[in-house]
Amino acid sequence: MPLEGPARIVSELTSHGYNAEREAVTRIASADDSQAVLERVIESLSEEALVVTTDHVESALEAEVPSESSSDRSVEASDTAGRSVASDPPDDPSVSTGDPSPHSKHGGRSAPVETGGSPPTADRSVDPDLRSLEISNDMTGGSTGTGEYSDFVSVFRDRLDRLGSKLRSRVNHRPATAIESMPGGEEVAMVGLVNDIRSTASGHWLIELEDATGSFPWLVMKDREYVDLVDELLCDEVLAMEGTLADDSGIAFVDSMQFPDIPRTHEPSTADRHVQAALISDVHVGSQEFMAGAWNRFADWLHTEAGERVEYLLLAGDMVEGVGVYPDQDEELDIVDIYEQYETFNERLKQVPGDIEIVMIPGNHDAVRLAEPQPGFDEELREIMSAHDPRIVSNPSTVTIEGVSVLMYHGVSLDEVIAELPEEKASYDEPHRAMYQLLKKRHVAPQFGGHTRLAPEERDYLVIDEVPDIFHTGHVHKLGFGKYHNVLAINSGCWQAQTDFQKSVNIDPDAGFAPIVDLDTLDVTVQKFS
Ligand code: D5M
Ligand code: FE
Ligand code: ZN
Repeated sequence: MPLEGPARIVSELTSHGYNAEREAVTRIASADDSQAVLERVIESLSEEALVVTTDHVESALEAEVPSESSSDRSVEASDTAGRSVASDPPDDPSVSTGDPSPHSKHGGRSAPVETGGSPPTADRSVDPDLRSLEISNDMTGGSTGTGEYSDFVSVFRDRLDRLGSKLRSRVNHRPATAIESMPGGEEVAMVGLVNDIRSTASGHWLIELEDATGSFPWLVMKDREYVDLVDELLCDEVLAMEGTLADDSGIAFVDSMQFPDIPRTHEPSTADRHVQAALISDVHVGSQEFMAGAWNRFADWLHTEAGERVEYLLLAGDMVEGVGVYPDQDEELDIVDIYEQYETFNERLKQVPGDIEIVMIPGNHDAVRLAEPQPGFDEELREIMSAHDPRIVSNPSTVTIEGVSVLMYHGVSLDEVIAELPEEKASYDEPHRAMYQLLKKRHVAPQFGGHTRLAPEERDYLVIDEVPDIFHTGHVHKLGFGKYHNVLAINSGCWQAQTDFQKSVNIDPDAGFAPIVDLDTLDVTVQKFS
């Protein structure tokens, strides 16, 4: 690159009416083919853009990256429910399995489309009047907790009441204190919160269950069939135990365990017409690893005929990378100001066709309280993200679209479930299996005190009261989906390439995928944009 390069770039940008960040100019100047990158940057700028930022340059550079080898492109999602998985080659964002004759209206990968607030809906023949969208269990503005000890008592009491009611009709239960005074040898049952799980010197398991009256120890013998379930148990989950009292009535031997669970007979609701929802999460705008090129291709694809059926976009948290979330995170930030991160995220949302309904919840990187439930963003951030008029609700929340209920939860507890349970029951490679555990426990974050921070509230908003048709999470940056008792569980990957931390702990993220759900059948196709 000749020395006069940066000056020439600045002058060319000025002649087009743009100012530029110094760093942006340096990046263009140091690209292999700086003229081509410069042209792409100019082409991709929206009319309102005044300043060329490093983000614009990143997008142009990403669009230039040669496509990966075909073996790298295979979709790693495990498809346990036997649905089709479409892998979109990066150089043709319009190809999809569902539509035999798709075509791109935006000229393919080289021209990321900035629709600048008035996206062209003319190329999508949709009828917004056919839509229905309802939110339930949004606790934004409804926080009652003051952080007092009594709030913790209320939240656990509410958990036990509501999850216990799903179990009390199934067993002939007694309060902990009443069990102590029953004669030895009697059959007993109890509904309670798991207070402690310990192995005994002889290899049996001692589980302490607690209810409103006190606690009682239950012994799972190592040779009983129920011993296989012990490794699934998490502290603070609610379950029922049935068994036989020891002679001195000081302990009971477990004969069976029951979880609140999803009834096997659950029949999901479906939409009356062929309409789709894209379920994504973990965009991480502001991170140096945010995959602008993949995002641009995704947004482009939504404008094509192949993406036309997508009328809903559900975002399960981590919109931005945030600031100070993890140690040394600042070294990997592209945008250091949190408000600027949301402003840039807002620009990203503008790329999405204007007719698409967007619903979003916060995650652990977002600028809301970390403790769950997390209320939806405050007024200032809503204002910043308002261009596309998204519905902003709490984490977790349930959104019902055209009759299909989707429980959205960011997923911080998945780290915990994966850490505590054996590999075959929950792993990063099959995140949907960890989600099955949450469905079985009917609680999105059963264990208190580890990764998962719980806000003390009068009500436990994390209980899964109603059976959802779809359970949507993110956070672990892995794509996986499958069905548990007819509930479709989807963990939706991310839009952030591997970070240094993830590299150090061998997390290999599934980045740049969009799982698309047919709301009339609950079938899933995965579109790949990376
Ligand atoms: O987290 C993405 C995934 O990576 C999730 O499984 C947690 C894990 N992660 C990422 N960074 C860290 C650090 N620094 N400590 C512990 N675990 C981490 P996300 O929160 O979306 O970045
Ligand atoms: Fe994330
Ligand atoms: Zn997260």
